[in-house]
Amino acid sequence: MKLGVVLSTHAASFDAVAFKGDLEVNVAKIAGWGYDGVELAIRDPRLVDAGELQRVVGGHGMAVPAIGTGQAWGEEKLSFTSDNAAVREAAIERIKSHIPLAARLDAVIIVGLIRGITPPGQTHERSMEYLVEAIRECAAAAAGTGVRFALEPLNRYETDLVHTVAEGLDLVERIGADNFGLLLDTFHMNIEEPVIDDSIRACGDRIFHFHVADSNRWYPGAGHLDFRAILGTLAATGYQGFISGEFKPLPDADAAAQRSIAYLRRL
Ligand code: LER
Ligand code: MN
Repeated sequence: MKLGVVLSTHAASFDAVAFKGDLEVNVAKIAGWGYDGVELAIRDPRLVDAGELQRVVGGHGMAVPAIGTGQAWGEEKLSFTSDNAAVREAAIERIKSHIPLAARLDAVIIVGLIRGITPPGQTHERSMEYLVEAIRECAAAAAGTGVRFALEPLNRYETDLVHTVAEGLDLVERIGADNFGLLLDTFHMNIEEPVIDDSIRACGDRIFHFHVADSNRWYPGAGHLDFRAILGTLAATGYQGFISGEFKPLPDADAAAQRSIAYLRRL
């Protein structure tokens, strides 16, 4: 299985991104520890020099399996489900603007917190309608490019919209696009799924990307999740993509990334 780790191209407040700052230094270190790729957290693709990015990442023989987009919510409050039409439109345009970079890097575009949180006074049903409209528009914009989108079920403390794999699969059905699937994250699954292995099996070939952190959001091996079972179940679905480490930089980023890959390779 191919292993990656999340890296932010710019300073970010999200605390489960272990690496932030100097791209060249970080990519060199991560490649040196044996990783096959880096998942990039990019708030706005206009801030990124795609050629330079490819030079650095490719120069170390690394792939970019996925682009995380949640910083546009975290730093700018862009949201697919805002009650303000201009904000929804800006969020859709931002996600569409990732398509050329994702096509160039052959990366999945992640739909995480950009889906937002239902604002006071708006119904959950209305938010879901906005979410469906936004995803349909993005999926249609990427048709023919080979770019795929992965919605990540997130735990209840982060959003009210799509906590479980079952809810995610309902959305996949509602959207009805081949290039729309799910990103499963073991940290969120540990909070929300009745049986993690059953949920992985149910998602099957709609697993477009996979995040690992242990139960405490430390690196795999530092908590109580059964990664031997989880990875076995994932492999049995036929998943060929990356397993991307998204965990806290504890005890520090370098130690977490090294311990994670050592543990996962052992399994
Ligand atoms: C992002 O991949 C994630 O897992 C979320 O917890 C971000 O808020
Ligand atoms: Mn995640």
